[in-house]
Amino acid sequence: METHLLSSAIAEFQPEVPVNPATYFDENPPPRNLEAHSAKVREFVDRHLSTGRKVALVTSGGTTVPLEVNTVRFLDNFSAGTRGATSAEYLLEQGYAVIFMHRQFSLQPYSRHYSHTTNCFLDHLTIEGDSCIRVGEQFREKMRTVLAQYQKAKQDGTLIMIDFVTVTDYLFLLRTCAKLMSVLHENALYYLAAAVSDFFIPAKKMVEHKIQSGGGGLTLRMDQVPKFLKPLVKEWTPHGYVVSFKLETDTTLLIPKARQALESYGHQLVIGNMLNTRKWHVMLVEKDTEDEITLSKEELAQGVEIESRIVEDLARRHDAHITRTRAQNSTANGTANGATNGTALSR
Ligand code: 9Z3
Repeated sequence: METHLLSSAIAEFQPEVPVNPATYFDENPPPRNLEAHSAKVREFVDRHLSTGRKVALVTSGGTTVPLEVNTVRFLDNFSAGTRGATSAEYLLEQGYAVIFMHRQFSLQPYSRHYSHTTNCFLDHLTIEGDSCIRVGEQFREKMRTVLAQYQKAKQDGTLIMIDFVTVTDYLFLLRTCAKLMSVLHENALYYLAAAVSDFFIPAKKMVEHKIQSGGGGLTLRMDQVPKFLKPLVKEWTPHGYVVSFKLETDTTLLIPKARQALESYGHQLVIGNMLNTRKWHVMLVEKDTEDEITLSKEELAQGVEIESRIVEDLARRHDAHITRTRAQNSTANGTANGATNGTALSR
């Protein structure tokens, strides 16, 4: 996401120095919980490799950029994780198993209906006697539906959640998940909706202690975060279906930037959205095509969520990718079933 957090009066750009994603991981510390998250994801992937389900990695929410090692201050962005949390629910509905990789304390599938919102669930409840809490009649149907879907995902073992805070946590986790998911080959979907910072302060350039005030204004020099989509597509998980999001505020940049990303990284789809219209309008950009999804005023008033349309469309594109990949593999290998990893993948 190309956020120019500083006003143009003080934002100053250095000539673009390519940052090597490989050295990034040597020069910046991994998150403390990486091993635990990795074990959780490995178990989930292995289980769904044997069930043959399609597996989606959904990234969601913003990443922070700490200014100090002992972090008192950090830069952040606006994303609450609505797109990711909502999409995860529709992906589960479409039969996917979902790894929900989200910014700590951002919105999560199902609980999102009652958190971070003016729609506080406590206002839906009344106390009756000593042992009973009742949901108000007007809220019951919706709460029952959401609860039933949540419990189904838990019972079926189709949803796990892992969290990140900083942009470095995010990149380590993304690499770990992508490598673990690579055994799923074309059955893996990457839905990269997190709002990832473009700039950061590398560990070796970061001050240890809280930056002190009293010496006038503060000037920050930030490095560019490496373009991680390229290694993701080329090295970490070469057969998956990769969808990235592109956020802009200047309409004229949306399609050119989406096309540029497809050309640079070689992935399958960019979903372009504008900050102010993202809840009802998105563009789906592929190498040779451009489609749009727009919700009408009536649909919005009825509570239709644009993610339901995005995911429906995406599941079709992903299925076409699976069919295409298997056909290519079976031609290349001269095999009858076209499975790429020796495991019969069914849906
Ligand atoms: C998006 O564009 C997401 O749709 C939003 C969702 C962040 C707008 P909310 O959380 O917002 O529902 O309020 N994500 C941007 C993804 C991003 O940063 N992409 C990078 C880029 O464009 C590379 S993958 O360079």
